[in-house]
Amino acid sequence: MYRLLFALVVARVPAETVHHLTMRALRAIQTVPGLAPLLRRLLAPRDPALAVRAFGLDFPSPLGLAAGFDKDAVAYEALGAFGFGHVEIGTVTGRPQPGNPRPRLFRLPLDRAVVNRMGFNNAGSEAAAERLRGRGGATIVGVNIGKTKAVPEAEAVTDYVASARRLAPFADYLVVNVSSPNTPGLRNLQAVEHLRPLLGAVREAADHAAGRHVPLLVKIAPDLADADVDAVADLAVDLGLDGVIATNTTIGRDGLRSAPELAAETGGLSGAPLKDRSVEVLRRLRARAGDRLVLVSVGGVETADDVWERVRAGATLVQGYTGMIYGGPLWARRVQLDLARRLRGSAFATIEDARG
Ligand code: FMN
Repeated sequence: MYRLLFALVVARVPAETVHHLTMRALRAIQTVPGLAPLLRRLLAPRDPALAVRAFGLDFPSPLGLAAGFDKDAVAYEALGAFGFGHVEIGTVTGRPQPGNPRPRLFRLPLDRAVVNRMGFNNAGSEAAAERLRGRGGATIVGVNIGKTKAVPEAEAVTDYVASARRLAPFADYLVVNVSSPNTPGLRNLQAVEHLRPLLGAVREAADHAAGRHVPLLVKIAPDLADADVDAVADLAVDLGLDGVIATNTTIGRDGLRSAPELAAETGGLSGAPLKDRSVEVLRRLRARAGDRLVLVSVGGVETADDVWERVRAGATLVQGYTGMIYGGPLWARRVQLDLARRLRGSAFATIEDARG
């Protein structure tokens, strides 16, 4: 049904317009008292066999919404009600910024993919902190932070630390995003000599501001060379980080079927074409770090089989974004119900038992 609606209506409207309309609807749901909890009761699967415990938190299921959808933390309770086990808000930057000029979001339906060069459009970490302050809903909220474009690379740590200080008190977990292709120079921060001081400073600021240990993860790009993936894993273990999120979007364009002018749009590619590399990076991280890190796998997840593959390859949590663009509002619910069925047909009693 959503496929038909997508072909007839959604695909004819610019992608960013659809996004804004969706956000408006979700925001409206969230502002009506009692509506999000009601929807949650109706829509969010509650199968105890899917429950996952990670960095001290109890997730109702492994599948969450990846960063970039709810950039300003305006609709996470509504999104949780639609079946996501957690919602990662952001990327939030130290200062508000408009992002890149439009158009900056392109659908590649032939490839079940998207190219975006949004450029961290967001209202800044002060505004996000104001929204998250005193939140009391049921959704687990991760907070993803990145660098303000106007801040020079040499001052990146100060910018991240300012956001960490403001947001850590309201975050269930915090993510340092050093992997978006749409902020010039950002991905250079993945080099261990930059990453070590950055993560150290963010962790200190976050824990101090929150008065507790705030789980800290780093999100990496699929375009890192294998040796650099290993180096990040080693660093994360060495620093006692809680986990790694792999992966962000790719600057690669291999194997696309879409029209060359679409495929050539500058930005990060997400969706089905990212699947293989995302799984490869996950396997590499698992081989390197064993169970010393919580691994969150993201990139090209479309079905319960994809989630299952990631869990069997060692992921504790799995995230999706582009899958929902093509799958529609009930995508997360459907995937989780299929996943529960898949689990029941397996040799494992719970999804945690199935983790490879
Ligand atoms: N990742 C971030 O860490 N921060 C962002 O702000 C962010 N914005 C995104 C905006 C769009 C439109 C899309 C499609 C992705 C964005 N991402 C961002 C990347 C996703 O979180 C995810 O890592 C990537 O899309 C791969 O997952 P997918 O194939 O399920 O979409």
